[in-house]
Amino acid sequence: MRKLAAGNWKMNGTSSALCEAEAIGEVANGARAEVLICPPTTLLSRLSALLSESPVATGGQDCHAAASGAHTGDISADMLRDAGARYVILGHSERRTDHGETDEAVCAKVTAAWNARLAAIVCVGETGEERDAGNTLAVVTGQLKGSIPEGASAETLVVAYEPVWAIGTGRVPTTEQIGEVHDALRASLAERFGAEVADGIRLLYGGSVKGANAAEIFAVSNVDGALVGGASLKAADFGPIIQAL
Ligand code: G2H
Repeated sequence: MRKLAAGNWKMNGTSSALCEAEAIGEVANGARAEVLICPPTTLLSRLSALLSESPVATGGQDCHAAASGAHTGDISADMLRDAGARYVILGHSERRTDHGETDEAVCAKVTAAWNARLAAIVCVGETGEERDAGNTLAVVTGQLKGSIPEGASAETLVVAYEPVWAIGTGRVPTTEQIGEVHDALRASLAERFGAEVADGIRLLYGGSVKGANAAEIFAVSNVDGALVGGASLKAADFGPIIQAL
């Protein structure tokens, strides 16, 4: 399976960030891993056009569950696809927290993404309190079951494990903690979709990934790439992560 280095720019970047995308495109040339940038929607069309000759794919950070209609301020999966996206991140913990997104809502968005021929990157992850209470595996496998509709495949689904307490904090779980969760996610996918499908679905780790910790994280079994926030904004930071895959 080809590993994936996915950059989640979150609500960062205006036109001046396009030169960083170009520089990331240069790093991606010849990289073993697939490289993806999910910029803010305002940059998606321009970034997709700019990177059309490079191996870098682009994606959205969210979409509405409906195909179109009276939803002021929202973006449909079809609009993302039209702007050049091939992926969309769904159920990121910042969406679950800031916008009250439930597993059910995320599941409906995944269906919308698939209908628009986008691959969904579905995020799961426990809070610090849930980990301290010993509930990590129950929480993440529950989110996984509730957020993914029937019919997932390696082409249409990527799963990202992002412990909420590690996002943007500089705190990173131990490699044992990451491995335990990724093994449980793989087993849960196998139970539902069969081992062959589950083995092809990429499982990303996300949360304070940096050049300095990337190689150690990528050596963990069942880690097939990373979803990178802050360290994906600059080619100088994202480059070493891409090259570690
Ligand atoms: C987790 C991650 C990217 P960061 O949200 O999705 O962000 O790498 O800044 O912790």
